[in-house]
This record gives sequence, C-alpha cells and structure tokens, in this order.
Amino acid sequence: MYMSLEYILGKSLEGRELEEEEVLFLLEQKEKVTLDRIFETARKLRERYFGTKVFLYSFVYFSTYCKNNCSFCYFRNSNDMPPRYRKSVDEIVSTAMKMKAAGIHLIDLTMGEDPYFIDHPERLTEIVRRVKEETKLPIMISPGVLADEVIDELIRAGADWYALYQETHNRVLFGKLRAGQDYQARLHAKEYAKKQGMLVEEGLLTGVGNQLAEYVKSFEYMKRLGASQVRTMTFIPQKGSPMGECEQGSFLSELLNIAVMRLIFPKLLIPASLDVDGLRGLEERLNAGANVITSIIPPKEGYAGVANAVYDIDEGHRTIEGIQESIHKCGLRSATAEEYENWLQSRQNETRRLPA
Ligand code: SAM
Ligand code: MD0
Ligand code: SF4
Repeated sequence: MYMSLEYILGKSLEGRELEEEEVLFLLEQKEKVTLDRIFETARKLRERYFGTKVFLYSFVYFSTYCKNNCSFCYFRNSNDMPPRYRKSVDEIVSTAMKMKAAGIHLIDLTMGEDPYFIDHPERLTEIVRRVKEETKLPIMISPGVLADEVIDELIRAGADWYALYQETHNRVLFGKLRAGQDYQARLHAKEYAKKQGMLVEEGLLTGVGNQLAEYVKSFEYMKRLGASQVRTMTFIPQKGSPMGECEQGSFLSELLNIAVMRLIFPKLLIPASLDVDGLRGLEERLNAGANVITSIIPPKEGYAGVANAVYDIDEGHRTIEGIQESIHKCGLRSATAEEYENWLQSRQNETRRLPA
C-alpha cells in the first residue's frame, strides 16, 4: 500500500476513515517536522468540531482501598506505601460542590475496587445519587468492574459516564498487567453500560509492553465500542509495585497517540490528564489535540491522584486557576457548563441511536 503522510492527513481532514496500515504509519513517525504536521492537523480537526472550547473534569478519588493487584498501580492491594482512605458521602458532596463553584464541568467519582463498596453497591449508589442531586452536574463513575444490575442502579442514581480502561487489547499482556482479573468481564461491563445508554470512556497505557500494532487494535475496539471519550495514559513507575523499576512510558508516544486518536475520532473527547505529570506537559497535550483536562483535584483536602499520588496537588497546580495560563497559551478557553451539557446531550442522542 502506498503511504504518504500528506495523503493520510488529507483523508482525515476530508472525514474519511483511515486504514489500519495508515494509522500504523502515523504511529511510526519520529521526525519532528512530521510530528508537527500530525499535531497541526489534529488541532485543525479539534477546532472544526469544538472551536476553542476545553472541558474540565474534577477527579474525586474517594476510596483508595483496592482488592486487586494491578502490576502498574501504586494502589494495588499488596502495596503498603500509598495513603489509604475512604471519604464519607458528606465530604464527597462538599468537595463536589466546591469544584462546581470553581467552574468544573463533570465530577469523576473514582475508587479502587474497594470491597466496602463492591460488596455493598447501595453505598456507591448513595454517593452518586447525593452528588447528582446536590451538584446537578454530569457524573462519571470510575469504580472498576461492576455487575450489570449495579450499573442499572447507578444509571438510575444519575451516572452519565462509565470510565473503564482496558489498558491493552492484547489478552496476554492484560493478564500480566491485571493478573487475576477477567479480560472479558472488563469488556462486558463497559459494553453493557453503553447498551444501557451510558457514555463510556476507554483507554490504554503506553510503556507497559503494548506494541504499535496493539494501539491500532485498541483504537479499533474504541470505535466498535462506540466510546465517547478515549485516552492514552503514560505509565509512571510506582514505588512498592512489581513494575516500580521499569522505565517510564514515553511522553512522545502519549502525544502521538492523542493526535492520532484526534485524527480517527475527530468528534470525541480526548483528555490531557494532569495525573501523569501535573501541569508540566499540559500545553503539549493540548497542542496534540486533546480537548478535556482531567484530574483537577482540590488542594489540601487529602485527595490522592492515581499515577501521581501527590504531585502538584497541594501546590494548587491541579486546580482550575492553576491551568488557565496553559489553556490561554494554546489559544483555547474553558467552556461554559452549558456548552458541556449541550455537547453531552447531543452525544447521548447520537450514541443511543447507534446499533447496540
Ligand atoms: N480502580 C479502577 C480501575 O482500575 O478501573 C479505577 C481507578 S484506576 C486507578 C484508573 C486508571 O489509572 C487505570 O485504569 C490506569 O489506566 C491508570 N493508572 C493506574 N496506575 C497508573 C500508572 N502507574 N501510570 C499511569 N496510569 C495509571
Ligand atoms: C485522570 N486520574 O483523569 C484520573 C483518572 C479515571 N476516570 C481518571 C485516571 O487522569
Ligand atoms: Fe485497583 Fe484500579 Fe489500581 Fe488496579 S488500577 S490496583 S483496580 S485501583
């Protein structure tokens, strides 16, 4: 197959679907001039569908207990280093209200697979119901794998989004990263949530052994799933975990993945996460085509991040004020709550019409 960068970029700009080989060709690029052309095209596509708007997500890691032992994660069960806490419903609601007042568009309620909630899902439902009632903001849940009937309850309680990242679409690698967890059950949970009308976020990790061709497989799955938000996180080695001595994932791979996802999914939400390296690198992620800033965390309230448990949190760099300068430098602006709601509603209408 004949490959030319300008031909492939032109196809994306015309809204034509890229072939597997073409996506792989983009991911293989290393020269700065070529990467700059890819980033530029990604920005053009973002501008076409989102103008200068950027959406802002809060991250409320309300329980850091987890029964699992993911080899890449600081909060894995057998690590005794991370801070373990479980926030009360009132604390979570009060944090969410502060985030709303600061101008956040969505509350991402995240937990480890904490048996306190997994075995008593009504406790989880209560959190979602209260946060929804009080903030009236869109809600994302990131609780790990849940049973179908729990997903139904959470939808009734007001959850709009389900975030559940496969990290890789290579089963063998998944088995190493998420040892003891069921690959198919993880797929099923998000597919079920999607079928029931939720918006879903799928994601992958770079630097954990995924090959470029496997990123392509992940992108194909994101498409089949009908994901509305798609992400790549750079793996950060964690003290006290089996992958603690591994090398950190490459920032450039994350940036290129962001841009390539923008070319493939021009209309979707793509995060620039503050969790990977705080404020550092935010502008590059936005310039690669991201349009959501995630992992905005209130300082000095004792909330942890995931990939970076404390970095930049208490310094206030992971706040709405902390990110303004970077947003403006990239020629972008924070969207209004109404603009986010409008996007959400039209996406919900669109995905509910897609075949299951
Ligand atoms: N416990 C839930 C789960 O695993 O789905 C939700 C929270 S989990 C901590 C959220 C995501 O953080 C993981 O799916 C993974 O992509 C990311 N993550 C965890 N540890 C990371 C690390 N060391 N580096 C980069 N990303 C990481
Ligand atoms: C983030 N730390 O957005 C969060 C987390 C879970 N839905 C998101 C990985 O970077
Ligand atoms: Fe638990 Fe999630 Fe960390 Fe895995 S990634 S150990 S499920 S918190």
